[in-house]
Formats: sequence, C-alpha cells, structure tokens
Amino acid sequence: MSHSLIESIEAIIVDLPTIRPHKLAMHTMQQQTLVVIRLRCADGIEGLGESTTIGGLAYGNESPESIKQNIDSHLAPLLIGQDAANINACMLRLDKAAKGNTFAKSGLESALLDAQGKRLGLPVSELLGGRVRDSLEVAWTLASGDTAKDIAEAQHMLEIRRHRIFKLKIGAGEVSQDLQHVIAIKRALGDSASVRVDVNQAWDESVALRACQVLGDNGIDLIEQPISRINRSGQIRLNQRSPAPIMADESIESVEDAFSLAADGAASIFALKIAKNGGPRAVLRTAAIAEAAGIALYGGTMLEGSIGTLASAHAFLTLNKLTWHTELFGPLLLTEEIVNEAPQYRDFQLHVPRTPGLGLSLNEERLAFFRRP
Ligand code: MUC
Ligand code: MG
Repeated sequence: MSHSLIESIEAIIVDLPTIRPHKLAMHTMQQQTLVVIRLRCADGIEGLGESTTIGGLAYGNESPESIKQNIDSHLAPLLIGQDAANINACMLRLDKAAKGNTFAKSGLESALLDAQGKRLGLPVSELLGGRVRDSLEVAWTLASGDTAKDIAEAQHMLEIRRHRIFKLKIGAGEVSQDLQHVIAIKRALGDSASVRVDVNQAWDESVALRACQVLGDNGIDLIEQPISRINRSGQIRLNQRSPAPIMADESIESVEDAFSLAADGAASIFALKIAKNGGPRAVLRTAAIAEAAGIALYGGTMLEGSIGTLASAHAFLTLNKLTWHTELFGPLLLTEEIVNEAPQYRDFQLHVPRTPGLGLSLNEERLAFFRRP
C-alpha cells in the first residue's frame, strides 16, 4: 500500500485560445480556461484530471479560480498521504468533508482513476467495469452567432465527415429571431444532419411552450434545458407537452438531482457530465438512475480539453445505450493542445485507444507556455 500513497496534488489554471467566439445564452467565450489536476504518488505514478467550467461563474457555482483555491486549501490536504489505489476511500473522504464542489471532485476522481489505470496497465474504461464500444459519435455546437456562418460551418463538418449532429446555442436573442435562425439551419442541412438546440435556461415557461412546439414542428430532434433549473413544475409540464424531447442539463448538479428529476418526470433525456456529478464514477450513478427510469442518455461536456474529454469518454464507453450520442468535441474548439496524444476524431467519432489510464501525458513545454503565472 505505501507505494501508492499520494504525495502531491497540483491544480493548474491554463488559458487557451478558441477557434472562434462561442456564444451561449449567458456568456460568449473568447477563450477557454482549463483547470488541470496533477496527482503524484510515492510509486512515481502521476494521475491527470481536469476540472473545467464555462464562462467563469456564468454557468455554474464553481469558477476556475474557486476550483483551484478549494483544491489547494481544502481537498488536496485531505488526500495527501492517503492510498491513491483506494478510490472509494479517497472520494468518500472528500464527500464527508466537503459539500458540492462536483467540478473540483470530478478532476480529482479522474486523476485517481488515471493513476490507478497506469499502475495496473489498464484503460480507465476497464477500471469502470469494461467498455462496450471503442468510439463515440460526437456532435458539434454551432455558436458563431451568425446563421450563414453556422450553415457553412455545418456543411464543412459534413463534408470532412467530422460531425453530422449539430447543437445550436440559442436563448441570447429575441425568440422569433432565434427560431428563424434554427429553422434556416435545419432547412439548409435537411435530413443529412440531426439538429438540436440548447437554450441554457433562457426562456420562461410561457415562451418555451410555444417555442418548443415550433421547434418540434420544424424537425428539431431535441431541446436542451429550455427553462430555469429552479422551475421544476414548469419542466414537468414542458416535458409532457413538447413535441420534441426535453433534455435536462443545468437541472442536474448532482446525482441526487438526477434522481429527483427522474422521480418527477421532468425530462426524457439526461445530459451526463462528469463535472456536474463529481467524476467518471459518479456520472455512471446518474446513468444508472436514468436507465432504471427509462430516461435516454447523452454524453455531455463542459468544453473540457483533452484530459476532461477523455475522462468523460472512458465513462461513456461503458454505457449500455447512448441513444443521443455525445458532444465530446471540447479539444476541437481549442487552437492549442497541452497533451502529447491529441484525441483522434474521424468518421464522425472520437476513437479511444486502449492504453493505460486515460491514455494521455502532459506536454510540459506547452503547459509551461499556457499556464497562468
Ligand atoms: C452546455 O450547456 O451544454 C456543451 C456544448 C457547448 O457548446 O456548450 C456546452 C455547455
Ligand atoms: Mg447545455
């Protein structure tokens, strides 16, 4: 046991440029900030994790800076000297001492899994019970804010066979304009693509009732988080009335949220995000709740870089059914890479090699260049 004691944990903030601005209802991203977790053990094994969010505090309760601070001051000290090989005991220790903080915990759980995988020579998917697929279909988000640019971007993605599922970010603009934008894109792409929308909680129920009807009537396959996560009764009513299926995203901030949404019948699809559940093991508990309740699954992202993307992918590879596929495209939105093994995207899929751990190592030079001083 003593060989696998945790010696140090570092939370590193990394600012990376994006290929273009990414416009969400609550925030326009001009760059992405990753929080990379580096966990070193006495046996020389290093585990990597990532605790990344979107838009500072615009999206959720944790920001890159608060994640780093809480890891440095509270969570890392609880793990130093513990046995990294006992992931259950480590995560239990964190859960006992710290409420919430699922983003920070997700990066730490990912790093523990990566370290243990490297120690045993097994991919993380195998530590999680075994993969039932080697690749995942990946959606792309159209969020330039311009209809013509979005159509050109989608057509290019279809041509190069990188994506054939498109998620449109709406909710920032006037509803009728947003609907026109979505309908124009769907008409341009026709049956060659699945078109979905993410409203990021921007509508109220009165607007959503009508808008969901229009979207459904115009061939939109899925509507993600149309109204506030706080309005549970509205979500239940919308889930009953919308002609297109409703997916819960922001509504899930924990495994317990997933359980109560399922019990209330507030969504027919769950977006699975390791960051919102507390890690790759935790997200599989939400998946199990959904499966038991007959709720369909989608592999979500917080636009993580390669480490968080692969940590999510290893969990999603183990799922029985991923009806709505995934959106694990985070690394493709970034112009720079900080790992040596860039994730492989081809033929609409992310391909996940069977190498130990997450299958990644840090590129020290790139990390040194992009880490925040
Ligand atoms: C979200 O709300 O789903 C995921 C893909 C994307 O473009 O934004 C994120 C966040
Ligand atoms: Mg969303």
